[in-house]
Amino acid sequence: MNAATAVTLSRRIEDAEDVKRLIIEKLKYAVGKDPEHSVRQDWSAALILAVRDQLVDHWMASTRRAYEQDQKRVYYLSMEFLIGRLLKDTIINLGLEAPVREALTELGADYDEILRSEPDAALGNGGLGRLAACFLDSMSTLGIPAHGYGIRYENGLFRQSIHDGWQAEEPEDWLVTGHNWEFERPEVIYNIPFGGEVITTPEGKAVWHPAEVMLAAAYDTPIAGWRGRHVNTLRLWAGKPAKRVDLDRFNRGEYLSAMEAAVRAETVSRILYPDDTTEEGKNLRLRQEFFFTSASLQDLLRRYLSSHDDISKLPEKVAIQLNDTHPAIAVAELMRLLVDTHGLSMEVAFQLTRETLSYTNHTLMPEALERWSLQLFGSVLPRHLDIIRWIDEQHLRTAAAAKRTLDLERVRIVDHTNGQGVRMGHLAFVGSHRVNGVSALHADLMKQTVFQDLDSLYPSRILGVTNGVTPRRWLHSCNKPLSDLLIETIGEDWIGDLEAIEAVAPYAEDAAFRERFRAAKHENKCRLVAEIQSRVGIHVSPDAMFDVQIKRMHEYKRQLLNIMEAVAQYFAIRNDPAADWTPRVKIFGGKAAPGYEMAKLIIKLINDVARAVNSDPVIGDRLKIVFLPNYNVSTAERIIPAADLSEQISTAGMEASGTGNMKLALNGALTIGTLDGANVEICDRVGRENIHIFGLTAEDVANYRISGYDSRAVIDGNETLKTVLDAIGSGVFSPEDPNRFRAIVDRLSYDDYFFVTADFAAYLDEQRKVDRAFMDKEDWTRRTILNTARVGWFSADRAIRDYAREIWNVETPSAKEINQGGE
Ligand code: H53
Repeated sequence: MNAATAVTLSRRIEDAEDVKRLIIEKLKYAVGKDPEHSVRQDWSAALILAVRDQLVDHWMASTRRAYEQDQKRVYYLSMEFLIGRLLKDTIINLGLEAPVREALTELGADYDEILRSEPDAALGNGGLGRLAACFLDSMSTLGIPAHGYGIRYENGLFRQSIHDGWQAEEPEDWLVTGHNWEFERPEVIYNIPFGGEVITTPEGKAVWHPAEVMLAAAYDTPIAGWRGRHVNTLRLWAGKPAKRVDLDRFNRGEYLSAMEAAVRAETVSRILYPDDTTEEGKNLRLRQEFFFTSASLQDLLRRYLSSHDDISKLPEKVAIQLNDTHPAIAVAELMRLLVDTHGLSMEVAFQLTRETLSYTNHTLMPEALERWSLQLFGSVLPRHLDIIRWIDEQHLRTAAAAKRTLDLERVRIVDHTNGQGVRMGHLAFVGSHRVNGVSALHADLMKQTVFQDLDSLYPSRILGVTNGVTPRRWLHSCNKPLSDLLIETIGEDWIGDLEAIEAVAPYAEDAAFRERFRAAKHENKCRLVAEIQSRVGIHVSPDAMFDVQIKRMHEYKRQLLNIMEAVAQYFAIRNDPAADWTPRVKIFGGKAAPGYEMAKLIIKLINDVARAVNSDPVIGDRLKIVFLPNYNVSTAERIIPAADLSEQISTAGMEASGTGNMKLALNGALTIGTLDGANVEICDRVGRENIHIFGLTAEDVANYRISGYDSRAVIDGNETLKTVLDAIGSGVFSPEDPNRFRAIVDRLSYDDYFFVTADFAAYLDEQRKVDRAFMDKEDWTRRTILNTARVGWFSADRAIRDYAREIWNVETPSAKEINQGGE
């Protein structure tokens, strides 16, 4: 072993010649292809393998350093990691873009085409999953020894296509062409038990006899940070059967049933977010959550014990972050492992668990806080139900001792009312030493609403850590024209220290710089114009305002409000085509959950309105509407740099933070938005005069929820709103099926839960201000530059520093040290 490590192996890339040599070597000896006969996929595989080699030495050095210096480790448990493509970012992080481009050109391959052929790893739905991916980048950049732990879904988020305006879903098969970044670890395998019963021995020890045991197998992807000095691991678990084939059954000719256990085990990591509206779906979801949480905890305990004897020091060396309630079962599972496997008492185990775990909450919507029926929970995880009951007893004692007037039923983890269930948000809260919201407003609302009672019992446990985004992917890599301009103007410190981007603020007053800033935006817009033309066949002008709403389709995000404004504008233009209209292209992108009928109907409405508007010769370039199908990380990377206006128009109090809002502002789009989530903080930083805020506040919404809100009266009192809804409801946009959108209009008229009608007038007013502002090119550009300059605080590096300091108790280097480099 020692002799082997002493051998010097160098695969370092210094120049294009090295890249060429390595790529050819990979093509021949790893892919097994003669370069003469290689197709794009082969080149892509060879390039990824060559780049991956560049990470390995740093990866191993990072691991060695963590062991040698006995550093505290951070484990980020998340059901979702929306990492997207890795090749371009890794090449840029390593500073290899120039030699790689040159080498490929000399080899006769097209660099950009190869980048585009990498599948977009869609192991997540939206913000929460993308946040996890940004955090991986930042933890590596800051040199924090960390692991991301999740599920290696065979099929990520479905692929969306649009047929006749309707969303259709097809399975996403990102693994079909092979995931060349990962290393399979056949030796890293854990047993994952399910079901069965718990028997108490005569000595009073609880012993779990599971009905079934499957395996979790590890796959590792190295994640490099800025300049590639530190490399962390994303470890994803795949479900495997303990026994692949039941030979007896097979020999009896029962071929299908012989594979039953294999199918059952593999189903656990088959698909991201199965439909959980059925009992079967719920069962699978709970099994998925337990599967990856248990494997991760077993793995990190093994790692800890390989270099420490004393398990009671666990919180000094390990911090575990639970990304939302999905891994909340970690509270009970860590206790189980500490008690049943490592022999600790329940009391000690609970203390260690709480000191080690912390929980991030990403939503206040009660329906999104998971809750399992006791029946289901007890049948899948009987031992955990016992442990949770024990925790609940301790917790109730704390509550009773608090001598406050608390409704004890409401604070219990095990809910004995409403059909009985386990409240996973409560479990995560009670089992963690810190609980964070993802923006300042969200953390405040957590204290005032869903966690009010728990906050009073455990004061100072809740804190806010406002989200952030990685500037590497979301500016430097996705927006080359702007990144080049910034580097030329203020240097490149901002890439590793985004707050340094503030240095560009004074250039807002410089007319020549404004001209160049506009030129960069124009270049990005032209690229998007070509994409829109080729993908959906709509011609749009790059001189129009690009008004962008890209996010999951959900009623609270109010894509409906946006399209209703488009309808109002359409009618206004038709009435007076000769007026001085500000040309706009409204761009939508987003997927609706397959079972969410209303969100799917809103997609259809957008497309039906688009059909009418785009084909109306009276309208021309004054208004165009585009729905770009299959919105994903890569599409976002092309839309965001081209945006002029960022739509962040959720019902106030409902968007926990938002991160698209940060990416768009960073890339020089102005925001039109409500005072919701991180919009509030964006407003504080960019200045009220550089953002377009409208509508009800979270407080207004809360008051209306108490006093009642009469949308009918609002509709009757607003002629424009009435005309828009009448048109939508009577089939103006769906003559072939006039009642198609009746349900939308009825919802707004009788049960406008998301206050679309309440904010309609204010939204329209603000949009007209935006129109006027856009016509003043110089002032608009000045304000967009100030947006870019002033949102540096929304870096994921800053967010991770906050976690490190306030939650994990881990040290991080200063921004200066990051930029100066060194190991
Ligand atoms: O998490 C983002 C927030 C965003 C919030 C989102 C989110 C999901 O993507 C999925 C589930 C969930 O409970 C919350 O909606 O506001 O920015 C990251 O914190």
